[in-house]
Amino acid sequence: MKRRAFVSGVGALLVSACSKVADTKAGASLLSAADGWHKKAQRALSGRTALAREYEKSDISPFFRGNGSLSVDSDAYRAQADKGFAGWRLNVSGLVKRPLSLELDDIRALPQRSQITRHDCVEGWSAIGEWTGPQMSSILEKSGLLPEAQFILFLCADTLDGARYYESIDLDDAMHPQTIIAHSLNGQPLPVINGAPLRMRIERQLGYKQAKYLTGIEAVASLDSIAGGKGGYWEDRAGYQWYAGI
Ligand SMILES: Nc1nc2c(c(=O)[nH]1)N[C@H]1C(S)=C(S)[C@@H](COP(=O)(O)O)O[C@H]1N2
Ligand SMILES: [Mo]
Repeated sequence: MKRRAFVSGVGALLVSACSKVADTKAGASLLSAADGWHKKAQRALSGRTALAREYEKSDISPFFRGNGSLSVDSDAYRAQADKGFAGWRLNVSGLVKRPLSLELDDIRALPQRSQITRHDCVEGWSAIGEWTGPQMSSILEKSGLLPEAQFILFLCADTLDGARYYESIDLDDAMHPQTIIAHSLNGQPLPVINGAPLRMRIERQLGYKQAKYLTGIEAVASLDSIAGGKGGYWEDRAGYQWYAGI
């Protein structure tokens, strides 16, 4: 993993030390055992509400490449795409007071945030784009959360190598001002390659956390019983860290 290129200062020392430990099998379980510590250390260094850097319009990359799934291989998705995703729904479920089923128009009607940020993929590339959508906090305000809720799961429409893509974050990141459900990139509806019609932007974390083709968000008390139990597609498969702070 080329994560090291994207971190700086004290955080870089910490993360690169951890990446080395994670290179061995014993180290990987050591690292997950220490996950709580690691998360707290990251937070202490960056501050819980620190903002990711935002850029100028002139910094926007001419092309924002797609990575991982570049579409959803289903007739249902193609039919949705043909009608501009007019029937797409985002379901808000799990440990919420009021489950929601939002249409794109509902999502566009919420207060909007635009942010020009840099996306860093562990495969060794970055791109700067302007993302627009409502803050996750405003959606969670509508649904309410039950006291047992600890994590927010992101459910995606695509499968990669036969398994459904998914991701998750904790409530600190869910309530962070730069955590938005984006429907637009550079002022246009999201291109299919970048996750149309909805994708997450969690700006203090790496590329694989930015779930595309979003169909649902679910509040849960624990990640243990979900898929491989590590909180995300790449976390389950390749030992990527669940807290992918930058
Ligand atoms: N649903 C879904 N989300 C995903 C992926 C994916 O394959 N499927 N790939 C992830 C990875 S590794 C990266 S770097 C970014 C790529 O976003 P982009 O396609 O807009 O460049 O999406 C992330 N979110
Ligand atoms: Mo990535």
